[in-house]
Amino acid sequence: MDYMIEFEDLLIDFIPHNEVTSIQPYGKGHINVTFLVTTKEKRYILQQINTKVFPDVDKLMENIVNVTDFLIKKGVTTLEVIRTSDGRAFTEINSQYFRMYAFIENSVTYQVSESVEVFEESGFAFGSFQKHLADFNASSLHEIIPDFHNTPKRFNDFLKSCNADRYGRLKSCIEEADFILQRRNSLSRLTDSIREGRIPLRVTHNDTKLNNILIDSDTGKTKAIIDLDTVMPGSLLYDFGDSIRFGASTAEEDEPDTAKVHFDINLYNAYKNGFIRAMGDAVTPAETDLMPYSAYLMTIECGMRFLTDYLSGDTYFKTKYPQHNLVRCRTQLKLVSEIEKIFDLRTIG
Ligand code: ADP
Ligand code: GN1
Ligand code: MG
Repeated sequence: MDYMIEFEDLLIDFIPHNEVTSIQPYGKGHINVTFLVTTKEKRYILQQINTKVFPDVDKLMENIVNVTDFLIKKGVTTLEVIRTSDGRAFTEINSQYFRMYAFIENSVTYQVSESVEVFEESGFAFGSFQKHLADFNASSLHEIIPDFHNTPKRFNDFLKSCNADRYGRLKSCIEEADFILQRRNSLSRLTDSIREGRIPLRVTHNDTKLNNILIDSDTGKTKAIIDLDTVMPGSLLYDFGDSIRFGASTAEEDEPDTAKVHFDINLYNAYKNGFIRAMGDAVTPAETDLMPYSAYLMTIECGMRFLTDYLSGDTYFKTKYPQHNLVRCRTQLKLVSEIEKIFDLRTIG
């Protein structure tokens, strides 16, 4: 496809004075369609926003602009939203919505923790992110995906997809579905703790996987936390657990050979150290107690979401082949079974 021709009008809208030399698909995100735009002057990220996931683009971009403006005022490096010629943070062409960010140069993203140092650094980065946003006015944020980490609700969606079995795929994932069903009574400790006021609501990132951080290629330190689409009020434990489920694994999220997938307690401890180093005593004892459980919960929740999408015909996460979501689900469930062996989850929370 010739992206230069396809995107000509919208590039004129965002960067009228640049001479574009190439446009390439970029990154490994599961939600938006991302391109690297190279111009003679500088590089940019162009994203087609996934409007199935984010139907209200106005509100989505309002959140991002507010959060990034707030961070910039504090001197924190963050996404730089490029404006259109009439000052908007996104543009629409043929009912497709696009935004642009300045490309954050000299940085790398990891699909797996290549060292404990990298993962500890990411813990420090996400802990710092929470701290920076501690005085952000949470009520000004739109809840862009309601119930995003409401695991009991995610379980109900999963049950519905099993019952409907619209694509006749349930027979190919009975074992995985059973694994989740057996754990149905262990899914509400975070939502209960928030409701009962035992842990606080904070402004959280909610999608803290390692490839949503840009690490400086020279220093190994964090350049920026990216993918701010899901910044919403939530629990610190959503961010903690979600990072662990991705980065404390010895293999990539879609490794087909589950024998290679292990939960690595050294990586877990490294992340926790980094996170606590950044947050200090802002983390409450109740939150600290629930950290192992949050690793369990965010991992089974993600496994459940992959399986729900597999059963529903792969309409949410981008997939490369028909079993892709099932393969992803299997890595998450393998991690869950190891997390259960390492931590005594019955006594937590
Ligand atoms: P998705 O919502 O689909 O996950 P992301 O916003 O996370 O999309 O972007 C996908 C990938 O593109 C990231 O993992 C990262 O590698 C790269 N990326 C995104 N924004 C930038 C940026 N401003 N500078 C450099 N790389 C970026
Ligand atoms: C999606 O957008 P991306 O690829 O960073 C998803 C997360 C999942 C993750 C699983 C908005 O993250 O919730 O944990 O895939 N984002 C959204 O890899 O649903
Ligand atoms: Mg992402």
